[in-house]
Amino acid sequence: MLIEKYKIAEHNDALMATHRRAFDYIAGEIPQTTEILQRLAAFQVGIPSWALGTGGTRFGRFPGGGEPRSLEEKIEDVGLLHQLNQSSGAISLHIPWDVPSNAAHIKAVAAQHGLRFDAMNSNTFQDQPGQQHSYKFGSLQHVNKAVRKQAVEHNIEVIRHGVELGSEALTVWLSDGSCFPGQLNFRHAFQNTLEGLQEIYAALPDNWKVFVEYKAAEPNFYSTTVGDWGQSLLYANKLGPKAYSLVDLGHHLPNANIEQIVSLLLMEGKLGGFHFNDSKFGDDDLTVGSIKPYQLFLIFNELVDGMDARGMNHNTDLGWMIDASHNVKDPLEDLLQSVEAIMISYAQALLVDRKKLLAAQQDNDVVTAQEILQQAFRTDVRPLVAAARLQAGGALQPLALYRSEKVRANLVQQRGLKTMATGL
Ligand code: AOS
Ligand code: ZN
Ligand code: ZN
Ligand code: ZN
Repeated sequence: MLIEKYKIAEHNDALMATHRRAFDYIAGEIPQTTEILQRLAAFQVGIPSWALGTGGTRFGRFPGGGEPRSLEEKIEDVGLLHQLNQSSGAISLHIPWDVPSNAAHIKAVAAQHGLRFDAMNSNTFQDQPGQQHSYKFGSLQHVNKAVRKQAVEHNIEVIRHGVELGSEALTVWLSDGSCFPGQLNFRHAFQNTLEGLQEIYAALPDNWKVFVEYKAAEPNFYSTTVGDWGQSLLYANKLGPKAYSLVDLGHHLPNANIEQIVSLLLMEGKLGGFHFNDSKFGDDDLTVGSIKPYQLFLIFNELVDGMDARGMNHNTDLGWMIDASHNVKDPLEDLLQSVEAIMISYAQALLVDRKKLLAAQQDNDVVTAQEILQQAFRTDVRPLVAAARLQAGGALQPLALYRSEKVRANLVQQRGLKTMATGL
């Protein structure tokens, strides 16, 4: 369900004069506009297949209709987002929710939309129909070797699917842990998990990475076997050069300084990827930038600083993915908002005067340091983000065009009202 090109052109033409005025103003204020536009245009965010349908909670789910019924339709939805914002050029799949029946065909559908396959996600947090062993008491940590073996084999299967599609990374998120003191021997759980990860690591193709995602709590509420960045880094270091930590913004204990974690993981060369979202309480998976936009900016500030220090490519050297899911918004509108929030924070981070910031730090000039950061954060960079989108062939206001084109209503007509995207 793509929007016809002339509609995008009409939309842009109608907004052009206003956009020009706003753009010229900001371009006059900052010296490095051309470079920023290039960087913004190159920056692509991976969309998770499971965010294309209404998420819901354990209390219920209120489907909105028109949700993708197949992997092809999920790819089409991401293709539509990418058409609108030109910044959603990748999709992150989840196995078994997205098992491709015909990989060559799926690859071709993605290519038609200009999409690549970002990290593949395995699932050992649910039991699937017909599965021999249950993950009720964990997967890679499990006391029974047969359960661990089943989980390892599943991950290797996920790598195989990813290879067929041209993905180059595996994200392992484990729900392993315990709900009550005494339930688990922490050392045994760690060692079992490490052994399993080592077997999975051994199955990675040369050009692949594995991302070890950590999470403080949920569904286990006493201990989590990959519970924080220390544990994730421990696994990644023990596994080897192809293993990295993955930071999901919602996976920290309250008030954790995520930007500092990001800085140190980058410094160690062990930051592999991101799951962007926002939260008030825990793993809320809310729209990126909806609750703590300053935190998001501070994270991007560390990302730009740390990646530049290591000579990394901003777009290709980390896996930038969204991980969101909720009950009350049209998922596609939500994703447009999330990608926009990411682009805004990235653009603001590119504005930071790093020489001046370093000088202020060396002088212990705390006030100036804060001024420099907040000067960037308080700059309205939306015209820059829109200009980059425009240059790439996208829409000046993706959300407005999505609404005026009545995309959701058309999807409902096409796919029906009672649709159920596979997944959580
Ligand atoms: C779970 O809390 C993690 O954030 C996972 O990354 C993700 O939500 C899951 O793999 C989706 O199935
Ligand atoms: Zn996640
Ligand atoms: Zn999560
Ligand atoms: Zn989350």
